[in-house]
Amino acid sequence: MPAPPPSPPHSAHGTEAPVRLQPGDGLVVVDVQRDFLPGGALAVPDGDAVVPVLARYIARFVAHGLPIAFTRDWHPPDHCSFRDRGGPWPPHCVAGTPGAAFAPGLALPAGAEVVSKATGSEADAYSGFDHSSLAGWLRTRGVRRLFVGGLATDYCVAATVRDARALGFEVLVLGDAVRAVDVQPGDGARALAAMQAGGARLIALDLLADEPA
Ligand code: VGL
Ligand code: ZN
Repeated sequence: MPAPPPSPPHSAHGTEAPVRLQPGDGLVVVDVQRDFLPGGALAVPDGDAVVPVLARYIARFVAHGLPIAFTRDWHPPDHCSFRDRGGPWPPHCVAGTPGAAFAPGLALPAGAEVVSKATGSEADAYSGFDHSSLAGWLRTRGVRRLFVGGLATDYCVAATVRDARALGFEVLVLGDAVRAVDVQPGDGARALAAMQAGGARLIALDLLADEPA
């Protein structure tokens, strides 16, 4: 009798194949900005918890020489998504203000790309690909498989993942480095389920094959 194949390692998400970073991989960190952290203008509950986890993903991508992009919500003061203009949100991430800055503790490595979005008054953009240079930047660097984490699961992460799939990228969502607004309870969980239904895979740090213990 042949020996049974070795079983894959166990993780927080069950028994899954390890993920080995390789050429063609890229990381997109979505909207990890002060206004989306606890105490910010549009705080995502537990949003600051993504920062140290993302730091570890970023370190792995840097070690492999793989491209990393950071999106940021970058609104004018009279943005149409703000309540005083009939939109759903309090004013947040106004370009150049402290609330629009990247989270303290989120270090952008050399060579990282910053992608500003929703910069005009009259349109919102949840996806990092919406009217941006992101897809071209990634393709120029040979990215085919995109790792996506950040804020918020049920808005900008969801939209970025949806567009990435539509653009033909393989997508891995960093389940331990996303948090949801949850305007309605369960919004974040439903968004993750929709991403998976759309072909994205949910992973966690312990699945990275060469992540040091
Ligand atoms: C976002 C609400 C409004 C996000 C941006 O980054 O998820 N959410 N603007
Ligand atoms: Zn916004």
